[in-house]
Amino acid sequence: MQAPRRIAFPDPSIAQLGRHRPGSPLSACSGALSALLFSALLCTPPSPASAQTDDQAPAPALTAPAALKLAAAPGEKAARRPRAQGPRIDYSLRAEVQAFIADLAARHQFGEDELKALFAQVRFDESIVRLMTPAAPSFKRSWEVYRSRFLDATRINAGLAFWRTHAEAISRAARTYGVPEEIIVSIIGVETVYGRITGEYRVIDALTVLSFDYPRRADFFRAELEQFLLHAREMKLSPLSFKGSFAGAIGYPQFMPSSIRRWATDFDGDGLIDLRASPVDAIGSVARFLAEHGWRSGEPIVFEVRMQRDARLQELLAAGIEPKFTTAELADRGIEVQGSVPEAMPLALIDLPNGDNPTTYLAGPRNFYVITRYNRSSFYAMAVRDLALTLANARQRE
Ligand SMILES: [Ca+2]
Repeated sequence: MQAPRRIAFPDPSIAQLGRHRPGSPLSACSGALSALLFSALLCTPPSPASAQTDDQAPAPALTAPAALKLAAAPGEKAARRPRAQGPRIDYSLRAEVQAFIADLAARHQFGEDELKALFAQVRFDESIVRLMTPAAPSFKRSWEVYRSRFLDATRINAGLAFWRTHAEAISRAARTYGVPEEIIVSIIGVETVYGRITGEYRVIDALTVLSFDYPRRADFFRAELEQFLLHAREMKLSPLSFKGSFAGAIGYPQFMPSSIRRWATDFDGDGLIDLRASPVDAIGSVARFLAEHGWRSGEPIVFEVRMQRDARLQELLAAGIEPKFTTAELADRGIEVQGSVPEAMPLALIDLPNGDNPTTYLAGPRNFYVITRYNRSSFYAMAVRDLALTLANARQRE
């Protein structure tokens, strides 16, 4: 567990949310692989009519998934090319940065000169802003395409190897936090393919550029920048030494800095929380995050539904992703939930668009919602569930 915090955060919602705010543009897109993939292929601004306006709107969660196939990721080559450097900007000379520095110095006892020297070394990189910017509204999102990017042989094999290597820690995390082993393994796979793709941006560059040159999310990123500087100080490391995604997400599980400070845990017991170097810390931290967000041990993640032709979906979709309806209320609107669902278990209607093909509908109970706290996307939650199921079945056969 991390050391007790010495400060009161000005905006508790940021610390609690970890990385996302409803409707913010990061959720599905903040991670390293997502940097490569989502931004180019999958991230689109939420449709206001969608049930998942909240969840599908990318918001910087603690993470962002490593989306696509390793070999074929179209964005990957581009991301490995030397990135275009924008105009030289000395952030330490900008008035708003100086005000930020003065504020941090006053509240957290940072040295002003030390921070000025740090911000003088920040590099502007226009690709950070470009990757953060939502895709054009004309882009048609497709669950089938998205799913295929995550359930590839490379990721599945890497997941099984990771599970074997860290079987003790994964089992201990599942017991400690009441979260299934395969869900822990799946999330780390979706995020970074088990640490293979954790991001090549300096975290200080990503967070500073987004704090001061990406106005629509400036408040969110300034809070993350503050948390990052505190985290680096606690780790006794230079802020310049951290790499992560274009959104500043860090390590195996792609936690944003506020999530590291709030939810991460020292699961290997070496006295440090290190999500970059310790897969065991990552395993414990993912499980703890889900537990603290209300994971219900032993309950299902999703139910299939059968729709009547005249099903009335609008009200259900407009209600969002938080589970609020009983099976009887869904049945009243022409939606029959498959499987045995406890009568009182609240459900949300989940819609997964498939481009020009028919939308996939599902019913999501609490645990589906909890996965979307990690990354506010129904696509994300369903991919985590499907990869988890695939991994669990394959492991049983081993
Ligand atoms: Ca540790």
